[in-house]
Amino acid sequence: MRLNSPQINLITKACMKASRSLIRDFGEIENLQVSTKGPGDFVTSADKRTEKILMDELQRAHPEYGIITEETGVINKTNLKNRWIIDPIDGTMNFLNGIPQFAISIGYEEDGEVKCGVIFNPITNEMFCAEKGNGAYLNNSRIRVSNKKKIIDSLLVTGGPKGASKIKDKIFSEYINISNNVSNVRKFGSAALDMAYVACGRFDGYWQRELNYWDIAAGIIILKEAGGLVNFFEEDIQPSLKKNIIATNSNIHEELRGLINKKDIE
Ligand code: 2AM
Ligand code: CA
Repeated sequence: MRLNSPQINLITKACMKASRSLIRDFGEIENLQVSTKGPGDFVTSADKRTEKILMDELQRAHPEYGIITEETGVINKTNLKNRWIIDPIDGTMNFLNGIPQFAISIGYEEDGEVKCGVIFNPITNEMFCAEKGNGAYLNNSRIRVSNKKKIIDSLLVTGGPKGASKIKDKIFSEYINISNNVSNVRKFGSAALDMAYVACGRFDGYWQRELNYWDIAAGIIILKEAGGLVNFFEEDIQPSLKKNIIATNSNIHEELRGLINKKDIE
């Protein structure tokens, strides 16, 4: 692999370390599934355990860097120059149900721009990573987005709406509108892996509302470096870490934007 920034090396090392206990925890899920208590609490602690290993590794190298994580929140608030954006388990519902479609997702941001990122599914052993200007990789192979030209021939992926969403009807009607204009749509349950799969050409595009920044920070740079296009819409109605995203192979981007029931787009 030709990625060699100190940050990408740190992230991949932290991911490999955290994945050992995450794989063990995932192995436990099957037993808990049939227990009366269920795996709920266990998953929360697996999330926290994974996050702690990741944070310890990254903080040891750079105690001064800011961190945004799903479980702990924001650390070193004043450092806006260098930040790690961490989702210890993206695809928690899959993890909870023993479905091996989840990933550790870590992005590194400099001056507000994601510079490198890693999305690692420890069960399938697929590591997607990218660094600005140096391309995107799946394990040791360079990846590129698909070459699909028309949205009507495209396979898209999406997620949501989440249980507490107040705009479920809007999301469902958008889903109907888009499905009627594409070859097919999948819903896999991990935003990070959805984006990584667009980056390596398995899907042609992805859209989703009401995401958190940590779900997609690493995906942004991986997809861009694989030749894809990412943008956000209706930013104005969202708190700053909330995101509505469109991410595609670039060819179908305008067509997908046109199908989104948007008020306003960047
Ligand atoms: P999570 O698994 O880390 O919660 C599922 O559609 C995707 O959306 C997952 O990547 C999931 O991340 C993300 N997501 C973000 N906020 C969510 C929420 N409140 N409920 C469910 N999924 C959410
Ligand atoms: Ca997530």
